[in-house]
Amino acid sequence: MEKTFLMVKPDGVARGLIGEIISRFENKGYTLNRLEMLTPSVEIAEAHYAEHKEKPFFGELVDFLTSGPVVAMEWEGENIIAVSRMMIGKTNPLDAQPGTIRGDLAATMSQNVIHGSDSAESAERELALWFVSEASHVS
Ligand code: RTP
Ligand code: MG
Repeated sequence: MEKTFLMVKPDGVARGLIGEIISRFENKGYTLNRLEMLTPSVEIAEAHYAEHKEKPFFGELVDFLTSGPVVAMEWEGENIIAVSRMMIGKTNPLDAQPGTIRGDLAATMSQNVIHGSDSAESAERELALWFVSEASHVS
């Protein structure tokens, strides 16, 4: 069964959307394996978004992710990586369809409520980054 990393971003936590977001994946039939609420360090935020290091918005992205608590989660289910990305919706609010999390709940490109891994490689890398001692947890 496939695993992915999903994270309620600081705006989603501040707006009280944790339950709404978790419900969407629970209702879909996916399994929540791990969950941790934390305020990310600059180090983990930079590592998480390493692929965007050279982008002009990288500084703002890291500042935003470290601005308050997030909910880091490991979810499991059939084809969850691709399906969760569909459920999340497009990055640009002009493209995020109604019915998706961002289409329904987010209005800007920078504060878009949720992160989801975009490939099997990203999922493995991000789960290892955010849940350091994999072996010590029960899943
Ligand atoms: P995420 O990684 O957070 O799940 O978002 P994503 O895959 O939909 O988008 P990605 O391309 O990975 O970009 C990461 C975050 O950077 C911000 N962004 N700003 N100003 C811009 O052109 C721009 N492009 C991306 C967004 O907040 C996006 O979620
Ligand atoms: Mg991304």
